[in-house]
Amino acid sequence: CSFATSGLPDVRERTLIAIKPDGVQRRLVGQIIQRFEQRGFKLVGLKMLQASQDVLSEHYCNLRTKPFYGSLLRYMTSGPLVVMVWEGHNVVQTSRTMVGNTNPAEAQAGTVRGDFSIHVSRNVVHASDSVEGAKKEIQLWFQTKDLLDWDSWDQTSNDDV
Ligand code: IDP
Repeated sequence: CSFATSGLPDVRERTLIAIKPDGVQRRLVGQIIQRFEQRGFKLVGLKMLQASQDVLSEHYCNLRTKPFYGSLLRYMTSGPLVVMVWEGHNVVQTSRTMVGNTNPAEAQAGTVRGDFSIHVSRNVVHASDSVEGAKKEIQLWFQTKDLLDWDSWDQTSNDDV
């Protein structure tokens, strides 16, 4: 893996969540965003895009030797993704819990994968698996200027709004 985190500002904990092409096709975008909003996390970046092979090969660099790597890249380039950065206390670990096991057959009901998918090769959503990994992924998918550091109104007085 060649991508690095040098020069990144030290911000509050953030994670990268991506709705994969099957999630977009199945019109699950709104429901998935709603889960992160209602849990209490703050959306600081969002875009819809067609992923390039180059970015995906960096994103999944730890899986290059896996037998499913080729089909994984075909899946991830089969349609647009919705890529997001969410911020909040313990967001990396909590998001992994909300997303559920990689294999939907083992994902608990109530998780995104446990509620919306049945096969590991069409598991709807990506979530960073560590704080360090999240920093790398956010830098890979977003430019710093496209992440918005906005204040919640519930943390300011009415006079400030
Ligand atoms: P994660 O997405 O839960 O972090 P990883 O092991 O990093 O899981 O795998 C990345 C993605 O590769 C999975 O989300 C899934 O789309 C795909 N994948 C993982 N294992 C398999 C497999 O055995 N067959 C097909 N696709 C797989």
